[in-house]
Amino acid sequence: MATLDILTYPDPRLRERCRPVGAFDDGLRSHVADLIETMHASRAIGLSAPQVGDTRQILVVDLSEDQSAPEVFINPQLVTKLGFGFVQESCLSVPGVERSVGRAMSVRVSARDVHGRSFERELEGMAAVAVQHEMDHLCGKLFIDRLSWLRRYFATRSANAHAAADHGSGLSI
Ligand code: GNR
Ligand code: NI
Repeated sequence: MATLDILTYPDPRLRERCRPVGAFDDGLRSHVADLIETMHASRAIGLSAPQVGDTRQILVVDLSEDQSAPEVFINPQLVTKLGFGFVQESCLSVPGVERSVGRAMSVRVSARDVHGRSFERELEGMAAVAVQHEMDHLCGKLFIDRLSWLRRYFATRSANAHAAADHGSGLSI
């Protein structure tokens, strides 16, 4: 197992649309184990494959207090969403930015597990928010894209300032 490097804004690879996983083999399972290890090492509640440079439709979440309940969703599809609320979000790929985002508060998702078996799962509250945040990553979307235009303008400015300041994005002059 290994912890993987996380791509950060404005890396163009975070804007790509991911393709479905085709082969449910040992290579996939080892990569999923690395994703889970990277999520836990980062103290995150979720992580998607594109954040580590893999443009396949894979996401992991773990809403437990003690990192004991990782869940894997491969080729996920939103079946239904219900309710609406605002929750404070942050993203490992947009460091230094935290904003309130409007999302469905209950979702039903169909997906495959690491063996290719399909399943459906109903998620509520923070788990629903995390899965929607990760599914956005699979479409090249970041949480700052979901803000109203004025709030997005300031969030983007913060993200750019943070990227230019220290993280070697190549933007600093
Ligand atoms: O660790 C994370 N916390 C978080 C908080 C609120 C809403 C979504 C998230 S996901 C984020 C990790 C991450 O960037 N996943 O893509
Ligand atoms: Ni994120």
